[in-house]
Amino acid sequence: MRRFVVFATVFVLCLPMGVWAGDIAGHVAVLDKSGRKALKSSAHAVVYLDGMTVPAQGTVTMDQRDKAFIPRLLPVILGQTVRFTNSDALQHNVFSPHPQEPFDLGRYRSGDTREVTLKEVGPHTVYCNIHQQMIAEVFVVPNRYFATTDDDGRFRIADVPPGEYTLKAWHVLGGSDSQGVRVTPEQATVALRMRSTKLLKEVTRHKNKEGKSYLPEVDVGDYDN
Ligand SMILES: [Cu+2]
Repeated sequence: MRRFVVFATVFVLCLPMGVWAGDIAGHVAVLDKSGRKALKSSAHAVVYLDGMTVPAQGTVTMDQRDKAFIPRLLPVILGQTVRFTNSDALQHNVFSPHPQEPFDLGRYRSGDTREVTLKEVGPHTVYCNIHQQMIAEVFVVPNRYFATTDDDGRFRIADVPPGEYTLKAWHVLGGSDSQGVRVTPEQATVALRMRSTKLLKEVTRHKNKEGKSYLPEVDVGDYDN
């Protein structure tokens, strides 16, 4: 009988959290660097609640396949480990020139993995030192309340506890925006708008890990990293 009472109490305490949590849904408009027109796709923006640090555990994966990082934008909660897999038949490298937290995972072959755990909230650009076209963003968010946009710029963050928050958004071409949002048991709707700070070609013409231009791509079999 006593055990039953304990179970029943837990159930009642847990129930209101689910009932009272609200969703944040909205739209991010991503303009080009000129600010005059919208990008064809508003995907590859991350939207997250700022000002609440709740680290998480676990591992999220960034794959390397067909000489590309997949996905282009990988959100990771503070504390989680990023695992870089290599699904190609050739070797890849992963490095990041982040000003506070740079890393270089070396060069490794098909089927191997390397891992990194990052401490700085925000974007960490990653490249491969062998293939210039390989570009991705690992974006460290401070808690589990985040979402990425679809092609139309839509997003939804589910089950947010009621309260006042700052919602931030960041896009892989450098645009950012933020807005205050009040979450109630019902859905909060937010419209964000940002202007890119970079052209696509400014992103793709990056330097290698020595700060030099990439050589034209050659057979990498003997290319010493
Ligand atoms: Cu590569």
